[in-house]
Amino acid sequence: MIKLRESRMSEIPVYQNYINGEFQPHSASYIEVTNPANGELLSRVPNADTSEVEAAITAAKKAQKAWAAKPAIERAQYLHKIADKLRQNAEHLAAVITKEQGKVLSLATVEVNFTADYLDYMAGWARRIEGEIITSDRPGENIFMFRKPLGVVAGILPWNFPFFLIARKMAPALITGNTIVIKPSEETPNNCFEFTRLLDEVDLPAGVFNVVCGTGYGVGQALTSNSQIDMISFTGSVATGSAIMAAAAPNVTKLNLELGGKAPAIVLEDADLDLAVNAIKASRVINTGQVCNCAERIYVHTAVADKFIEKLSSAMAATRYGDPMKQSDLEMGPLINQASLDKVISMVSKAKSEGAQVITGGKVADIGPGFHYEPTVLAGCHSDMEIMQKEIFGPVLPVQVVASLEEAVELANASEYGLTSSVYTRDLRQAMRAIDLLDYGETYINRENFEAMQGFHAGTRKSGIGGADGKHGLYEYTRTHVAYVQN
Ligand code: TXE
Repeated sequence: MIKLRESRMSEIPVYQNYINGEFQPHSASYIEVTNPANGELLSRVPNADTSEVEAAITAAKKAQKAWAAKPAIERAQYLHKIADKLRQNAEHLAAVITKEQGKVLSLATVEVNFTADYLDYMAGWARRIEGEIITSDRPGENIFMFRKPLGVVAGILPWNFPFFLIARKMAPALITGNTIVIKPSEETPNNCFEFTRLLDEVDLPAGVFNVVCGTGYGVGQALTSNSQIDMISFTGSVATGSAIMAAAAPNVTKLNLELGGKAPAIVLEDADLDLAVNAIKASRVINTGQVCNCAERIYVHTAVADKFIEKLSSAMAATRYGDPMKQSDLEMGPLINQASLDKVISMVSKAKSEGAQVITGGKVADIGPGFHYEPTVLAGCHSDMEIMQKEIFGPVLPVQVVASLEEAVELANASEYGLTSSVYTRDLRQAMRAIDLLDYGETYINRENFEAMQGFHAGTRKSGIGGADGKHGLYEYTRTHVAYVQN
């Protein structure tokens, strides 16, 4: 078996695709992976061609029936073993994530441990996957509804929580008897190869888990348009989600899409302002604002607006940020790449030209190399500004003042996104009314992210199709089969 190899010609690791239980030699072109905090070259990863994608799909197809035939509790043992390996290697894995993604080490460590817990959690469903027996209209007949695997899943990953997303896709897929082909983001593939190296040590049957690395328009397109793929599970942008829908259309492939959000945080007149400020600030600097469910826009009641903006600005201005491999006590690292930095620069500049006032931040951070942007608060925003409508995915908080809960909810709902929302109030009736009125897949009261693994992470409108986590997320990876049995 060819193991992951380090290039002999340089110090830079060269990773290989994992197909049919082996790291495969790759002769086509490579993609260079760099550290967003300082531009350092970290690795070379395969830019796979169509034949490698097809080989991975063929291996996954071949392995699927035997994998599904194993009792679920046996499949669960593999997930538990991988979880143990992740915990044993948490420090190394967290450093790999931080170097290529830019998040602070403490968050990368949380991500690794949460990923291990997620594998254990999904493995725990092994004895709980249930079908139904339905009452028949006919005498002497039983109607059975079975839950069966779909077949081969394509898991296409983003770069913001690249390690956790491996598990979020592969754990429910594998425990329900599917096999999987993973495409990591070309921005952050190293952690996926390190995950795979550990997975390789647990002797999972060949073909059950495969990794093919490359670009979206190359490997992504080849995977999503392939008729042998039975489900596409994707997390990323709306534009790519739409492209995947088009690629999947000729084969009518099942889709599970998580396409981000524009989470409104509503701060009412009776809110605990310190609690609201701390939660919103933390949600916006964690992962440098590159989180699908972090507060992306704020609606604050006029009665507390000035005080809230002052507290929020002080908190944001005090954020400790920089190169997370150089300083251990940071709250925030760089953005993922130049394109993301350019997007933030452009959105803030446009907001300013439309009348927003910069209370703190508002420019690229002057701290040397890397894609660093200052933690920013923008006041005087209004709903028709781009910054109140489009996903920023950076450490910027635009604030709009409102007169009531009803006005805030109306503005919050007038969005093409519908993933998560939050409300700050001490009044339970106001909280329940907000939950009633908000057209969102998730609402947090007096807190921000993260979501629970036993919940159901799903959005409305352009935030996606289907969802992840918990029982409902698990069953996304199954199909039903109804049998009518006449005695
Ligand atoms: O995402 P893409 P990008 C949002 C966020 C961010 C923006 C752009 O607003 O600023 O998207 O990020 C693969 N067929 N989110 O451009 O392109 C690609 O290779 C198949 C929200 O990095 O969606 C990568 O593996 N696959 C978000 C993955 O899609 C394709 C997380 C994500 O890349 C493909 C990330 C194609 N045609 C970004 N094109 C969230 N929901 O949390 C690209 N890919």
